[in-house]
Amino acid sequence: MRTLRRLVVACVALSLAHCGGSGGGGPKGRALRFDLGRYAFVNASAFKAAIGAGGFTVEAWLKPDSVTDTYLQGIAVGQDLSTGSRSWGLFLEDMVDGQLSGRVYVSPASWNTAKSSVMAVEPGVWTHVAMTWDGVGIRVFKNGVEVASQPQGGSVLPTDLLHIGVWPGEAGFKGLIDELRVWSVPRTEQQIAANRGFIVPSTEPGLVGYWRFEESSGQSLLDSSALGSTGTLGMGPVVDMADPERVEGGAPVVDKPVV
Ligand SMILES: [Ca+2]
Repeated sequence: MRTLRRLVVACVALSLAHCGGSGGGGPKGRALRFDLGRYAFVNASAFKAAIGAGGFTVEAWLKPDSVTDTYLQGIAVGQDLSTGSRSWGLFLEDMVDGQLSGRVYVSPASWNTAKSSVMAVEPGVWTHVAMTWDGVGIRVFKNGVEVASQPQGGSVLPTDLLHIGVWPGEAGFKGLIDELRVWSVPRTEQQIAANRGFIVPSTEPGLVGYWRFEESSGQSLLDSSALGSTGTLGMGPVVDMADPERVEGGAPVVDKPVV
């Protein structure tokens, strides 16, 4: 008994993450480390139709290395392959330090950006970021609080590919990304705030893509949503120099309590 108690105390001292604890403690799980020229992608065919007409939500946790770069840092960006255009994107902007933005591209050739007016994202800090589009406007959220909005009607361009950590042609994101989720519905500010710290079940209504980056090796990114859109590191299914690094110490999320 005393030995067990000592072990428990030791586990607490070392942090629960190293003792397999499932609750509390510091950062757990894994994340992907991106750098210039390192990225990932997902074939979006399984959820392409789901993020069109009814609006959508994209959210993730970030821990950027730097927010003062002079190029767009793509966090998650959809692409329409028929035109080559972006269809939407969540970015750190290039003109204002730490400025978070959400862009939506509609047919015919038109787009708008909702940009935060202040330094929304700081280097070295885990921050939850989200964008929604509901058919009439774009909203951007930091840690569950709206920091930007912009009217944008029309019909969003289709999404064939989801790029993670880059918009091809730009330099890309530097730092950690974790818990990337795509929803087929515009989530409310309350829903985003209430769920940002939770690992949500695959059965959550409207969840069409969920990459937790928990794999310890390999080139695949498992999708925890019901649609199963497996992502790929780097340029393709073999190890290459564009692969992001798998690192310990993921976003501060815990299992969603059963109510
Ligand atoms: Ca993770």
